[in-house]
Amino acid sequence: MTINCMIASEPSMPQSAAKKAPLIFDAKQLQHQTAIPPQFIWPDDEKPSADPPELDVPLIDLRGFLSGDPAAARRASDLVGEACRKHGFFLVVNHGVDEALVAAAHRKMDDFFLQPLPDKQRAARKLGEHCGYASSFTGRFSAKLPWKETLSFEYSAKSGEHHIVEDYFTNTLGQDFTHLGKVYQEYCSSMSRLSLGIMELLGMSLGVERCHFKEFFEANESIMRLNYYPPCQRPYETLGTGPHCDPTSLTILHQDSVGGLQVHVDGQWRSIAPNVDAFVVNIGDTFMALSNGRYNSCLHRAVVNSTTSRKSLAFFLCPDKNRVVRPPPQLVDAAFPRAYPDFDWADLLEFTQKHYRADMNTMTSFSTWINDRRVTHHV
Ligand SMILES: O=C(O)CCC(=O)C(=O)O
Repeated sequence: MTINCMIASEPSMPQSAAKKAPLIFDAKQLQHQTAIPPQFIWPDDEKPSADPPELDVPLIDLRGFLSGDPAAARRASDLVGEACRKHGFFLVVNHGVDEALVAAAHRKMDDFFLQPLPDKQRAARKLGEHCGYASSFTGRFSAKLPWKETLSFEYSAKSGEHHIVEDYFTNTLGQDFTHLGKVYQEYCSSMSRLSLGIMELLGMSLGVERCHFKEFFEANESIMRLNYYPPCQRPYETLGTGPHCDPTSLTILHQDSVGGLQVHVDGQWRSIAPNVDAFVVNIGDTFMALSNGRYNSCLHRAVVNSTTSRKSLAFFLCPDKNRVVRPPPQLVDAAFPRAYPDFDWADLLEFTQKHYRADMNTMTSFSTWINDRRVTHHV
């Protein structure tokens, strides 16, 4: 999950500071241009290389776990734990999510993204907000822009909020989009269910009560993002999504068959090959804090290509905004003293929206920020 915001240490970044009219990222036009605007050209040391080696990620079969087989649950949680100690990425198959729903969620992206730009802009994301349509981040930054369009919206598993996604589509885009809203409402509910299962496996793998994290996320207030990457005639000069760690808790990503996701492991970028039967799962910074730093979130990015547009569906599991994020006592000891202060997700969300661009040091910077704020406000 990339979060776009202002960074004090990068003066060239805020578009307003550059005092130029914001660049328009109109995918229909830009995908054919052989010279791409300089704002999309990344520094040499961040440019993608052709064909990086594939990352060896475990393919975890959830069938036995989901049918209640304790030995299968133990095997799956061992694999999850191993992956999370190495890099935090794994794939799940036989995950119980209806494949027709996943296919519809991909197909329906076209209904939104293939519209003319002004129609998409009806859902335009406002400065400092995390939901809405973003055509790259042209209104905010003047450099290192991602070659993509996104539509992000909130999901809530709280009682009484069963139509939050559907209502978002209807209220923002009109009745013609109610059907899209229904598809993504159902998709998010499936992702929430799958996340809670994975939380059981994570709990087992960390040696805490199996239900601990599942219960923590039962009333999750999560974020869904549709990523649409148009082709680019200079794919080795830009990035679809810049390098970042997800500040959220758990990400469940479905990439189409085009490929483009890369993970930074042992100082090297590695690709995660597409597998339409699988979801790519990774832990984010908030889960890193819940595990008291025993599991790490990992830097990742997405590349683009010159011929085919690429789509991915990213569900970012987040806690109830006001729930205190604190590791269970079993994960705090002399070898692992508290790694981060208590916080709630609303504060980390605000930090990553308004004060800091998510990277691999988000939690360290956030800890300093929240501690300073507490001193200033005497809380
Ligand atoms: O599209 C992808 O493969 C990665 C997307 C991603 O990292 C994000 O949306 O934060």
